[in-house]
Amino acid sequence: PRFDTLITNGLITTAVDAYYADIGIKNGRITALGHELGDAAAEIDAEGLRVLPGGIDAHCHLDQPMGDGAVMADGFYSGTRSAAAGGTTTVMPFAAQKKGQSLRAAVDDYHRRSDGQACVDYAFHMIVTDPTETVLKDELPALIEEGYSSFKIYMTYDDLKLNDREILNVLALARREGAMVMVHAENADCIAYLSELLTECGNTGPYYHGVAHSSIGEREASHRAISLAELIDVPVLIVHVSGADTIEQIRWAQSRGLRVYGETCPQYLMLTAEDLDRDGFEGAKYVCSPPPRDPAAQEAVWEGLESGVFQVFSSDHAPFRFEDTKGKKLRGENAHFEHIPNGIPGLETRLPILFSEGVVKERIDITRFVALTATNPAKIYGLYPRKGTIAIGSDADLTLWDTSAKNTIRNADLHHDVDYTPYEGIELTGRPVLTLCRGRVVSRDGQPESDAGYGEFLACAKPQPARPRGNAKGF
Ligand code: DUC
Ligand code: ZN
Ligand code: ZN
Ligand code: ZN
Repeated sequence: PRFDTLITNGLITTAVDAYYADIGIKNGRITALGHELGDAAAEIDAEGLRVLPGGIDAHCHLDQPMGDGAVMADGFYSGTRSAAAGGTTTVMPFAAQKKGQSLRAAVDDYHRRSDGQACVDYAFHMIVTDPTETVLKDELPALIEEGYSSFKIYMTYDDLKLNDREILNVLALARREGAMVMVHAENADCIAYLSELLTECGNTGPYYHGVAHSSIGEREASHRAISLAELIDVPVLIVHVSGADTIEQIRWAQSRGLRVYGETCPQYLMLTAEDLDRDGFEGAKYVCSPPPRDPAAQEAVWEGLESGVFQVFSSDHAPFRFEDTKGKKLRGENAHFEHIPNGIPGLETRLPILFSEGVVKERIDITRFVALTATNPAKIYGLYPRKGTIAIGSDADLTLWDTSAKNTIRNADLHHDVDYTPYEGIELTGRPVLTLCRGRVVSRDGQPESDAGYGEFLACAKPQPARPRGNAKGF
């Protein structure tokens, strides 16, 4: 037969278009789009369904060694199974350098953790915590060339943060080598100062995590990151933006023609500081950084998604179990908020939440949904056009959506190894009913069908959006 698989009668929807056509798949790639394409070994009838590019979750944490010894609940197997069940076909977690460690060693170690484990495709970002001369001169240029073309830097956390001079050094490196820099923008001293003050006052419950991680500190750090990037003349992407203060900074930068990109996540649409204040120690389930804020912040984030301030919508899946790792059993219900690992799960719920709350409720257009969850991340991180769109020559990464199916989020139905979801009981409309990665079904009706090791490692090209504007600066 001409095709391995033919998907017929679906409404193909990309970041720019929607049209009815059949999709011919051969050897994992899309080889034809049209009608009466020919015979196929297998046929999938997508009548009444939307056919979208498979989701790309460009910010998640799997099996990442933590400085404080906390252990992540998900590795590459459970994490990517969960991703597949939620309509995601590519994940991008982080190979994190420890201070004193070579970056190459961190990347090699992360390959050992992922080899043979993944159920969908994956690429790595790096986390640069120790930009020594060797890292800047030798390791980073070589790694960027080899397909690790993006890295994250932190402005807070003692074991991760860079000072402004170090940030300038890595931004200059990124400019020279064509890498995309992601920034965790929070002011470390503001957090430390507020934490100390709160501790003195005896305010140490989960709610005060949100007070310590103020939106002012997030805004200041975002502005500083943008300014440092402007000084070097290099693009930068501010990750996990929580609300209006930081959005204002990004919009300001964009309106001045700077290549500043923004990412946000489901928690900033669905949760607020009140969740951190839930009875007992329940609030610990919602501790993430930056923290969820208030309904006005949620509105601002929706507006930013709609108006184009944000290019990327990721889960920031950071899987810690409530009973042990988040501290309930381990440290008791009186654990200081500083000792609760920062992060919440969300790989499997990311797409259904944005689809239901955004597309079905008509806050964002479906083409914007595709751009935010697949096409833009593919472009920004150097995977386009292999990933992120439906086109001849692209990988057959496809998610078939029933746009009217109802579903209630239950942790019991999810496939991660976290013992809770922050979205328990939320009712959604619209559901991924079939997901294909390189032409193979990886999930059906919310159940994973792929095996460990099916997922391939993806080398990322130097992204076009990481290019400097090319202003002659004389250095
Ligand atoms: N930053 C992340 O990107 N994820 C989890 C926690 C954090 O601080
Ligand atoms: Zn972060
Ligand atoms: Zn993260
Ligand atoms: Zn904190």
